[in-house]
Amino acid sequence: SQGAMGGRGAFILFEGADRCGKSTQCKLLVDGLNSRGVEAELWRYPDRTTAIGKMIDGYLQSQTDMDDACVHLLFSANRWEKRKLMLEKLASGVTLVIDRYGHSGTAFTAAKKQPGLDLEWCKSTDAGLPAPDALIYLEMPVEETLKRDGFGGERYEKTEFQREVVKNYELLRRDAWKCLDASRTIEDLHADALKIAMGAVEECRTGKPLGTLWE
Ligand code: NYM
Ligand code: MG
Repeated sequence: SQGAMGGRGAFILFEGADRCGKSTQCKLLVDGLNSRGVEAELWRYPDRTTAIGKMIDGYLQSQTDMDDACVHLLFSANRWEKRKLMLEKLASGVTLVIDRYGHSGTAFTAAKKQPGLDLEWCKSTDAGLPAPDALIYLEMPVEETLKRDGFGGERYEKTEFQREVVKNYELLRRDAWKCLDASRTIEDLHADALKIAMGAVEECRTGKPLGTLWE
């Protein structure tokens, strides 16, 4: 079935370092879209509910150890395993608001600075996945995220590591990214995100083709 107004749904992606407010904005955006008659769903990566996702969850909670390349491949596989459903949802007119994607995958693994795991290698495992129609990057200095409520206890939630993650996002950054200052109020950010998302929804409804990474 096609969406009520015809055409495909949009893929709206939120990216940014840990604790920049992505999850809050994703929830608000889905509600905002739904209340404007746009059928939208909230997805997140890693999707910890699948068999692969459970392995990733154990790693992030330091219950298990894993080779750095191996866990990178699992994060990537966790996106590939949901590709078919993603394509079906979008084709049926559903807009997907997604909390993290391959950009997190590359920014975080490359932050480990392991030989061989450079940006290009990290990107390569996601090449060919559906590309976002709009990427909203929540920008905030690591010092500011710390002031908010500190990091949790998961792997990677360390100040120095997050600094490297932010540097990698800067290297991945494209002109098409919508960069928002994450230190603004929740309401201000939501207003901008909603405007960006409604624009993308309209473009997709009227025929914008879905791209692939890493265009
Ligand atoms: N993360 C997330 C990665 O290292 N690679 C990936 O491909 C993805 C999608 O997992 N610190 C990291 C970023 C986060 C952690 O994400 C868990 P979240 O959004 O806190 O559940
Ligand atoms: Mg987290």
